[in-house]
Amino acid sequence: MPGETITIQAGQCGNQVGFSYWQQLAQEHGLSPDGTPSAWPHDTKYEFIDYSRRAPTDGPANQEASGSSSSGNGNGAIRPLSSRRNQTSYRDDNPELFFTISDADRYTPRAILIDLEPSVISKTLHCMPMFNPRNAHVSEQGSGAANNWSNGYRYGQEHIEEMVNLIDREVDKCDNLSHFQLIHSVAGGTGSGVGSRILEVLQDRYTSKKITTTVSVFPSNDKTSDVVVQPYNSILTLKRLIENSDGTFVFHNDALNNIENLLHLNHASAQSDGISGRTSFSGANKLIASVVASISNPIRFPGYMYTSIESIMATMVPTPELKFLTTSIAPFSTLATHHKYVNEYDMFLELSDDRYKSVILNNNNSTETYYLSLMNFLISPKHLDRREIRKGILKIQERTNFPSWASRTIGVVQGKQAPFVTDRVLQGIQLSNNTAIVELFEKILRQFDMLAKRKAYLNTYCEENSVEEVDRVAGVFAECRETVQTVIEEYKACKSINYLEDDDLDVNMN
Ligand SMILES: Nc1nc2c(ncn2[C@@H]2O[C@H](COP(=O)(O)OP(=O)(O)OP(=O)(O)O)[C@@H](O)[C@H]2O)c(=O)[nH]1
Ligand SMILES: [Mg+2]
Repeated sequence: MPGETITIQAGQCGNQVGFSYWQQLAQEHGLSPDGTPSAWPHDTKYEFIDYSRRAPTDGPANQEASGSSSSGNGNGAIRPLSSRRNQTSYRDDNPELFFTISDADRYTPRAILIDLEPSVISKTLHCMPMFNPRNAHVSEQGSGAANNWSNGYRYGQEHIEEMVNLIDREVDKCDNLSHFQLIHSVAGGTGSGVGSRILEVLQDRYTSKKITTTVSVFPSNDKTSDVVVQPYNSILTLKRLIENSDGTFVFHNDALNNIENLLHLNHASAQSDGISGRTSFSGANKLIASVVASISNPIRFPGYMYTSIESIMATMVPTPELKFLTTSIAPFSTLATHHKYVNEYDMFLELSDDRYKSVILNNNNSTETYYLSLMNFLISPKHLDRREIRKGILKIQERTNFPSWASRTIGVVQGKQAPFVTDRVLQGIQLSNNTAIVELFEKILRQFDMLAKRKAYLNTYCEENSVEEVDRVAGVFAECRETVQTVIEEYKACKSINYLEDDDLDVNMN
């Protein structure tokens, strides 16, 4: 049975992205900002089939098309009315995996909001009173972590009990918790530093059977001069992601800006964003929100495949080291006017277009990109055209490099469009695990090296003013660098035919 997801959003970026994300989830489940549900639109064309009563093999089109080795199970999509508390009307979705539902039928996000400065969280609670204010942790000083990972980490360490209490309280409200999701930026102080400490705690305290994923925003390279130490913060955070996350969805602000520029989304999205206002992030945050919400579509609107985060991650992450996932959005599908031009096949081609990826691929075309896994989510209110999907799969397989040890399978999730969303006909995202992530990590290492070789600003990470302390911090940084380098090497090595016949592995197994 699919379990609940608890979301932890930390820092300005985490909370702003989180705000867009919850806005989208609320819209899809027909919830008003204060958490009151709308009546389920029964007259909608939305079709729901109880696949739990069918053998997996009689499912609709995509099964043979996707042929995944680790498809989702066919768990009951319809549950008895009695299992839903005090609901006045029957619903076909699964909002309770992401929201708690009160006896008065009010929905509250299973979310914990953390920031060291209060403004974003205050606005969130004001604009969306559905959030539980008791789940907000704001520093009493309210001054932020000054773009310094160590300040954030230290604060996280000092206040870890309060944060664990918030998490425990949410965990206690779950019947079958399966997933923690951290939303944050890797480059500031709070989302990166407090986020790192939280990842460690999640790993220590709630390890068994729970999956931890992160939605991690990487800084724009063009703007690194704004905050010189971003490469330090990124490396320190990356080490915790490598050691404590089961899967990281990577969003690079430069790539998001490129997509936005292509679409001129800025203009459209800046109009009604209650929190980011007319900042340059509002369009980017909507893109992230749309992608992350789409990934959980088959969990929230269940069918017969990929109905749990476990099944999605099992397909996407072949080994614990190779877990940095790129996403892609078929952006034109978000514009109602373009629908008539887009069918399933066109959508597949758009999703494979490097320009629409959340990480910039093959910037210098110096290396070939290999795909370790690839999955397309198509979300529509109607049945999809199997022939067009099949044509799309063949085309993508023809164009894509897979390492010889990896499956050439292209997973296809036929998601169901929420009946409350009426302005879209076909929406698509792609999830992939590919080797181009190395370029992003190498770039961060190069920027890190430029700072580290001169020990620039190292003193701002020190706990005291002494040569020994500077050397200690330099040592810690070098260790983090090495950890990141290991992942780079792993992504390079996995292109090889012999990747799975690793010598060290053989030695350990003997
Ligand atoms: N996509 C996106 N990026 C953001 C947003 N807000 C900040 N960033 C990026 O995140 C990085 C800075 O992280 P913040 O989240 O502002 O920092 P913080 O976690 O609040 O930490 P401190 O303010 O230092 O305590 C920079 O690279 C910003 O460009 C946002 O709403 N969306
Ligand atoms: Mg901040």
